[in-house]
Amino acid sequence: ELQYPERLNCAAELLTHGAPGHPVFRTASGDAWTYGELRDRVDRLAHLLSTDLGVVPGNRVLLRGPTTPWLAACWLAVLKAGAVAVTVLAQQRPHELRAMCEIARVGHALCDIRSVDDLAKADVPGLRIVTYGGDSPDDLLRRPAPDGPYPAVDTAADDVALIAFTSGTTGRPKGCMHFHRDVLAIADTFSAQVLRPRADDLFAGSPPLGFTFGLGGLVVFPMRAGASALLLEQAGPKQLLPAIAEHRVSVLFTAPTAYRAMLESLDGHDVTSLRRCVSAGENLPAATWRRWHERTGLRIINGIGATELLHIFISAADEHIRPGTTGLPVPGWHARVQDADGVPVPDGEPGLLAVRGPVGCRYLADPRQREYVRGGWNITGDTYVRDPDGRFRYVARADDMIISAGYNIAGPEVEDALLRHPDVVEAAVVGRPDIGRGQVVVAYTVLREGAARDAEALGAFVRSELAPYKCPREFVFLDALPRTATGKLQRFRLRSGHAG
Ligand code: 3SK
Repeated sequence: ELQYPERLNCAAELLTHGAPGHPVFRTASGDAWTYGELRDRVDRLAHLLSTDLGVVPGNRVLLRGPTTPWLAACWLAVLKAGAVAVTVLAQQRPHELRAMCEIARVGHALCDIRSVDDLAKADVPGLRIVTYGGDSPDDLLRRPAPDGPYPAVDTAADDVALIAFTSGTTGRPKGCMHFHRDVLAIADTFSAQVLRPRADDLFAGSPPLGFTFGLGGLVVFPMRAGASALLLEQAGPKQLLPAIAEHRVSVLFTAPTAYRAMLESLDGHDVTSLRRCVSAGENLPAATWRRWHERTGLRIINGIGATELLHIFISAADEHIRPGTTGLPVPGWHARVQDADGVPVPDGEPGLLAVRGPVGCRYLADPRQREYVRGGWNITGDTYVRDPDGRFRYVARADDMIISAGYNIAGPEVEDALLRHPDVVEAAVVGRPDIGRGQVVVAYTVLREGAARDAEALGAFVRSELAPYKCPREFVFLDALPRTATGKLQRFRLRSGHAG
C-alpha cells in the first residue's frame, strides 16, 4: 500500500531528489540543465505565474510545445504554484484544442512560440496565451521575475494536478483528472518496482510530454530516481538510434512500431549503452520482442498503460518476461479478466480486462465515466486472457475482434504471424463487413524496401503459421499505417477502407 502525506505537492517533491550539480535534462543540441538550475528556473516560472499572470491555485493552465526542458519546467512550475496542468500534444489542431480548452475550462496557456499558431487559431474565448522560447520582451522567459525560492503551494495529495486528454482512436476528447499523489504513485509502482532506474541512468524516448507515457517516462520517473533525461524534439526512430549512441542513453521508452523501425536500420548504430527498453502504447508482438532480443541482447519490458490510469499497470521485467504476454499486475495493482456482467472468467478464456490500483479513471464531466468504471474496476476496453501462470496476454481491443463465418479471430494474432515474415515491417489486420461471412479478414502491411508485393506468398506464409480460417482474404500494401498523434493505430480507418 502506498502512503503519502495528506498535504502533498508532487512537483515540490519531485524537485527534491537530484543533487544540485547532477544533470537532469539534456537536449540533442547540447543544452544541459542540472537539478539546481531546474529548481531555480521552476521557481522563477512559478513566481511569474502567480504574480505577472495572476494564476491562482486550482486554475487550469494549458501547456503546449515540443519536448524541451522548458516545457518540463513549465509543467513543474504550474503544479508547484498549485494550478492544474492541462497537457496537450503539439500536433493537435485548432478544433481539438478548442474542445479541450472548453472541457477543462482553461484560462491560461503557456505555449512554445513554435506551436502557437494553431492555439491562436483555436480562438478560445477568454484564453490568455503566453509564449516562451521567442525573442520578444513579452516572452515568458524574458520577463523580469523576483529571484529566490518559491514556496510550493500547500496542495492536498488528492487535489487535481493534471488533466490529460484521451480521444482514443476516435470520438470527442475526454479529460482525465489526476491527483498530486497519482503522479508519485506511477513512479513508486511501475518505475520503482519493475523498471528500477538508477541515479546514473539517462532516459530517452519517443512519446511526447503531452502524452502521459512520455510525461512519466521522460520527466517523472527520471526525477523521482534523481536520474537524467535526454529530451528530444524530434524523436522518431531515425533520430533515436544516433541519439542513443551519442549520449549513451541507458533507458529507452518507445512503442512497438519504433522498435520495428529501429530494427530496420540498426546496423552501424551503437546501442550498447541501453540497459532497459520499455514498450507500451500498443501491443508488442512476440516476433518484435524476439527480433530485438536477437539483434541487441536486450529484453524489452512490455507494458500496458492508459491515459485514464496515468501510466503502466501490467508489465514484466527480467526473469518475469514471457514474450507475447504483457506480464503481471504491477505491484500495487490488481487485474482480472471478466465477462460483460463483471463476472471473472476462468484462466485461459478471453474477456474484458479490469484493473484497479493507486490511480483511477476520473473523467472530467463526461458520462462515459460510467462505462469505464464499473463495480470499482476500471474497464480498459481491451480483451485479454489470463494464462494459468498468472500472466496477462493481449487478445485485441474489445471492439476489434473479427467474427468471420462464425469464427472469432483476434487481429493481433494474425499480425504477429505476418510480422514473422522477413519482408513485413508493419501489419494491421481488421474485419471488413461481408454479406456471406459477416466479416472477412483483411491485412494491411508495410513491406521492407524493395520487397515484392506478393499477396499469394504472404497468404501461404500465414496459412503455414495459423489455422487457415484466420488467413486474410485480402492484402493491402501501404507505405505507412494510419496512426493517431500518440502513435496508436487507427483501425477504424482501415475498417472503413480510408487508410491513405
Ligand atoms: O495509452 C497508453 O498506451 C499508455 C501507455 C503507457 C503509459 C501511459 C499510457 C497513456
